[in-house]
Amino acid sequence: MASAKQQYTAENIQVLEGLEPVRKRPGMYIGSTDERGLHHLVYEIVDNAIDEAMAGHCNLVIVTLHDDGSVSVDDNGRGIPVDIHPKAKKSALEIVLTTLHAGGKFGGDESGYKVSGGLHGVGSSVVNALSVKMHAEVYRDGKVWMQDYERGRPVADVKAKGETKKQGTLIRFWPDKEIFDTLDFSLVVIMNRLRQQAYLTRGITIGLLDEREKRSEEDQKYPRLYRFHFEGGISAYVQHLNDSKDVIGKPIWFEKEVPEGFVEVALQYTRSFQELVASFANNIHTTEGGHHMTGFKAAITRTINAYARTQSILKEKDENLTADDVREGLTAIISVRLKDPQFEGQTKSKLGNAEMKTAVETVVNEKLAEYFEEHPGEARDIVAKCTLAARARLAARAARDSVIRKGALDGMTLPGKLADCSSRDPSECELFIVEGDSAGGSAKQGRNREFQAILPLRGKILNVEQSRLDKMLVNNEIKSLVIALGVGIGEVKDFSKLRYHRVVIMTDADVDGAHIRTLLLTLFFRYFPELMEAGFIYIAQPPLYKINKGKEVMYAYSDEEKDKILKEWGVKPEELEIKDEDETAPVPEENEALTKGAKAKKDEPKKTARVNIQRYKGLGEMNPEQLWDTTMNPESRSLLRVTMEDAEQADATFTTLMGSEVAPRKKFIQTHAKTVKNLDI
Ligand code: TSJ
Repeated sequence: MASAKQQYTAENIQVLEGLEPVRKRPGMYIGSTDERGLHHLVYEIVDNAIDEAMAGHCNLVIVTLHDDGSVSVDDNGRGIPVDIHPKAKKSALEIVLTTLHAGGKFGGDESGYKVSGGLHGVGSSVVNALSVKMHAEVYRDGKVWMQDYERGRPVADVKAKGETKKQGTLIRFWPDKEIFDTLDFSLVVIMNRLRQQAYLTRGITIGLLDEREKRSEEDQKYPRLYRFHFEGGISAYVQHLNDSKDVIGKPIWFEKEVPEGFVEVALQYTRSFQELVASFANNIHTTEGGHHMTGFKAAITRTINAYARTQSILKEKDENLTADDVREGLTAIISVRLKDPQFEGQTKSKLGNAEMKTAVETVVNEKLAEYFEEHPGEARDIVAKCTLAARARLAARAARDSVIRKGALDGMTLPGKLADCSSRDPSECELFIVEGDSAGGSAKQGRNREFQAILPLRGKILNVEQSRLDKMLVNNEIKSLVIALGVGIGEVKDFSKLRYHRVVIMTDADVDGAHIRTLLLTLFFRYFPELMEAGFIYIAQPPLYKINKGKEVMYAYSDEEKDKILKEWGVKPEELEIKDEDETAPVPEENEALTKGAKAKKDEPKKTARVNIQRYKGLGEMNPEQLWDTTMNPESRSLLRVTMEDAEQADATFTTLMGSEVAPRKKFIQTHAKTVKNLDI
């Protein structure tokens, strides 16, 4: 075939290299030799068939997981050319499968951007090198051609083995157990990948057949045969992602060839708050985004604002909708194809080609504006959804401002409940935020007044207000905290005024305590991240158990520690019954003698000898001295410094605690937006 010869000229096959380096350092070519690397082999071969489909020559790809551990992929494309390359004096098929970086598909012809991006840009020869065996069959010009390989080396020349009416290519390979940690393919993993590829390649049919007798437990949950075909392509993908959501109109879809390559976008707004925007470059999911994503975001922001202005939905005095406003509730897929994709970032999944920003931006600007012109009803719905998001954002700000407004906190005196310390040197001052008045009492009595301040917060109030972070700032408890810190909040924060360089959250070791801790961490994370970054936020570590043998007292801060102490004291945990404090007589805190007496009395009736364990359910159960010894005394206590990661975790927990919605806080504000004054959109 003339065209095949053209494709496989010497210039096109740029680097002719042996495959030894691939077997020596497989990780360099497929990323790793674990399960991920193993699956990469399948993707690499499938990508070739999908390229043929994208070139318009094939519409069916079938992947089979065989019972002998091999995988085969066949397509109904033109068939890899088999003619002899004049310089290499080898069949093109052999060159493709045995030469690193070779093959017409990597050449620079005008359809060159239709290449697969392959995470590591490798190719079928790498798969061959990492397989004990490979078998290739090409159906072309009425003949069947074949060649076999062992660890990348051809066993014999390409030869014809009969006639056929079929057209296409079949590749079967047996991954090498010397290379891979595991040879077990996961049907689920492959299925997900193929489904995604089918969405991204409109009109293609991808079949998947699992012929293995022994399947993993996970795989057994799924049938053995699949067929992925999406006439709608990424538009169907968007529809699928929005399956369970309340949508605004049909998915909007457009595509365009541009000098830089090819841009395809599908998007659909939903009435949810979730943003789901995924981008792909040459069918590779760019999880870290990149220039195509940036271009897309810029374009929707611009287009929606422009439309809202021309339609006078946004008035002259109104602020523009922000990029966040226009992405709330948006589901979109951006798919670009380009000649030389550059993958950057931590996981090499960020598109680095700057030219794709303008390419995507221009296409989306033009096509989306056009769509809005042609569908004014839908356009209005979308703009309304975005202005609603803006209103929620402004309401949140207004709610905050109502507490923050300069001077609002300034004039206020320190809260009455705060038992402040006498030192005015913030670097030595500590603020203990304590849950509940009773624990607050113990802490106030037990502390060192010189440098330790106590602020009791009433747990109940915090619990009730849990789902209303913005309201929280209007809550008196929190207001007290903000005033006690001395820094203000929002735009008028001033950290030079911070009154304590240690802020210690001291809550009970129970569910409520954990809840309040989460809430406080969330508050710090969202409103005082600076304190967190500076390492000023701590969590107190009160003991979980008091263990005593006669007069000897030990505190255990974890179950492991408790067991360790018991072991040291020669007690088997089973022999002990653990008492909750409230099952025993309350211990009067003030009277030292009485306290001792009570302890002694408790010791006596224990049939299991002298060792006694008491589980603390709350800080309030400790007397001031105990609280000082175990939790507050800088000499003997341990504090947990809160990191940004802890806080992020808390923030996430907080969000899930409040329900399944992704932005419940916004939802709350939204439903209450009408009640917030000074809002005028
Ligand atoms: F590369 C491979 F072995 F991994 C592989 C390639 C595996 C599979 C399953 C399919 C393919 C493949 C390659 N399918 N279709 C093609 N097509 C070509 O290589 C081809 C055919 C004809 C012409 C032409 O110009 O006539 C050009 C090409 C690149």
